[in-house]
Amino acid sequence: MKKYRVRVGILIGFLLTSSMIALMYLGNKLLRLSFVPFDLFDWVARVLPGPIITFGIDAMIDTMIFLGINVAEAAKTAERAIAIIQFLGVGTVIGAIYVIVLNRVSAKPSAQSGNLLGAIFGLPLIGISIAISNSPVNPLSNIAWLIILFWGWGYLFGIISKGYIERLPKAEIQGDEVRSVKRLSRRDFLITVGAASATITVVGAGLGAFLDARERKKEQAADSMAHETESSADDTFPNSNDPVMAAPGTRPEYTPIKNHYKVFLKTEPSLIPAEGYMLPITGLVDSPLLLTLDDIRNNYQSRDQFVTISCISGRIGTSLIGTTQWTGVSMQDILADAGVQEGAVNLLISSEDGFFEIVDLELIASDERIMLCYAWDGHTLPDDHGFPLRIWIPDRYGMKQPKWITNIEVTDQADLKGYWVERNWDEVAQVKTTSVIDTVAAHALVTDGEQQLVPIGGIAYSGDRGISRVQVRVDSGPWQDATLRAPLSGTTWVIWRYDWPFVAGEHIFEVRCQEGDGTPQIEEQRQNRPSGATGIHSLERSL
Ligand SMILES: Nc1nc2c(c(=O)[nH]1)N[C@H]1C(S)=C(S)[C@@H](COP(=O)(O)O)O[C@H]1N2
Ligand SMILES: [Mo]
Repeated sequence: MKKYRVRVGILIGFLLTSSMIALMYLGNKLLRLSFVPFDLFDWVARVLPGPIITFGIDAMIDTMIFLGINVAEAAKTAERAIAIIQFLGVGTVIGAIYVIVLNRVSAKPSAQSGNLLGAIFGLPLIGISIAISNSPVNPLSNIAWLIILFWGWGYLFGIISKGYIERLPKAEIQGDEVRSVKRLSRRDFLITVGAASATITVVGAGLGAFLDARERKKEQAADSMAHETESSADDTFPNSNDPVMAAPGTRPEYTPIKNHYKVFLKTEPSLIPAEGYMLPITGLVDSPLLLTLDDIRNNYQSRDQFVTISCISGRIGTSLIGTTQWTGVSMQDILADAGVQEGAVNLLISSEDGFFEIVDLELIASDERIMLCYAWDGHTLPDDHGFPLRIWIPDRYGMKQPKWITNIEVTDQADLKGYWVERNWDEVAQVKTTSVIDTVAAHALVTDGEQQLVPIGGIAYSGDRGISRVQVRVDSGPWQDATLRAPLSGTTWVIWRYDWPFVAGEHIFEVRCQEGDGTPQIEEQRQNRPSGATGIHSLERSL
C-alpha cells in the first residue's frame, strides 16, 4: 500500500481548519453564531491553574512592554490571535494523528473514518462552546451550525485523504507505464485542494472583517452622538475654576469612554440583553428582591461620583487606569430593603462571564458610597464596562468590583474567595498610591523672565485617600514640589505639573507623592502581584 505521509495530513488539517475558522468567523459576524476558537481559549484560561495563567499573562505583557506596544489596547488582540493559533494547532495535530493511526492499522482513509475524526474533534469543542459562549443565538442553532462545520471538516478530511492516496505520485506519472494521465498527480491534487481552501479562508475572513468594520463604524457613530449631547464640557466640572492647567501632553483628566481601559476575563466582553434583565438579591435576607433596572433607577436615591478605577495587574506607569463619572444607588439602601439577617457576613456577587467576588457587609455598612452603578458619564453603562450593573467600592482595585452582575447573595460564609483571589491575588486589593509622569513637554516651553521652563506633568492617585504632595526630581537632584490641580473628587486621580528650568541634554525624570495625611507612596519597587505594583515612575528624555 502507498504510504500516507504525516506531513500531508498536517497540511490537509491546516488547510481545512483554516477554512473552518474563516467560516466560523463569518457566521459570527453575520449571525452572531459561536466562534469556537475564543470559547476554547476562554475555557482553557478558566480551567488552568492560577499560576500558569498569571505566568502566561505576565509573559505576554512583558513582551508587549519590551516591544513598546500599548498594553491596554493590544492585550486582547494578542489573546485573540493566540486563541486562533491554538485552535488551528489543535485541528492540525488531529489531522496528523489521523494519518499516524491509519498507517499503524494499515487502513486506507475514507469518508467514514473522516466522519469519526470530525466527531472526535468537534464534540468536545461543541460542548465547551455551548457551556461558555457569549453567543446570543439559541443553543440549538449553534449546535446545528457547529455540527455541520465539524462534520464537514471530518468528511472532507476523509475524502481528500482518500483522493490523495489514490492518485499516483508525480514521478510515476512521468514514467512509461502510465496509461491514463487524466487523473491528476498528487501534487496537482494538493494544489487544487489548497487553492480551494485558501479561497474559502480568504473570502470568509475578508467578508467577516468587512462586516465587523461596518458594525464598529455604526457603534462608534452612535457612541459619539450619545456622548456629544452630554455636557461633558469642562465648565460643568467641580474643578473647572482651578487655574492650574495640566502640562501639554498630560492624559485627559476625564477619560473619554472610548479610551477607558477595559479588563475582562474572556476573549470578548459579555453582553447581557436589556430585555428581561432582573437582579436577584437572595440568601440571608428577610425579603428576597428581584429588581429590574428601572426599579433600581427609579426607586432609590441616585448618586453621582467622579471615580478613578485601576487594575491591580498594571505596572508602574500603567495605562490600565481611567476616570469618569459613575451613577448608581447606595448598596446600603438596597440591602436595607432586603433586610440583612443576623449572622450574614458577605455579599457574593456573580457575573455573566463566570467572574465573582465577595464584599464584606461590614465594609458596606461603614461606607454609604459603595454603589450599584448603572451609568457612566451620564449614560447607560456601556456593554464593555458591565451593562447593566456593576459595583463601585472606593479605594479598591478593579478586581474587587464585578461588572455584568447577574446575582447577589447575602451569605454567612466568611471564607469565600473571589475569582482572582482564588488565583492568588490580594484579598483586600486596596489601591497602592502611585504617581506617573505623562509628559516632559519640551515642545511647549514657557518663559519666566530669562528662564525657559519645561512643563512636566502627570497624575497621582491614592484610591480615596487624597494627594497632598507630588514631587519631581531630575537626574537624582533635590526633590521639587509640583503644583496640584484640584481633583474632580476625592476618589479620582490628581493632575500635577512642575515647570522645570530647561537644561539641554539627557535627563532622568522621577516622581513621587504623598497621600492626604502625608503618608508617602511606597518607593520600593514591587511587582504587581499579589498586591499591586509600587515604586517610583521615571522617564528618560534627551532634550
Ligand atoms: N464580571 C467581571 N467583572 C470584572 C472583571 C471581569 O473580568 N469580569 N474584571 C475586573 C477587573 S480585573 C478590572 S481591572 C475592572 C475593569 O473595569 P473596566 O473594564 O470597566 O475598566 O473590572 C473588574 N470587574
Ligand atoms: Mo484588573
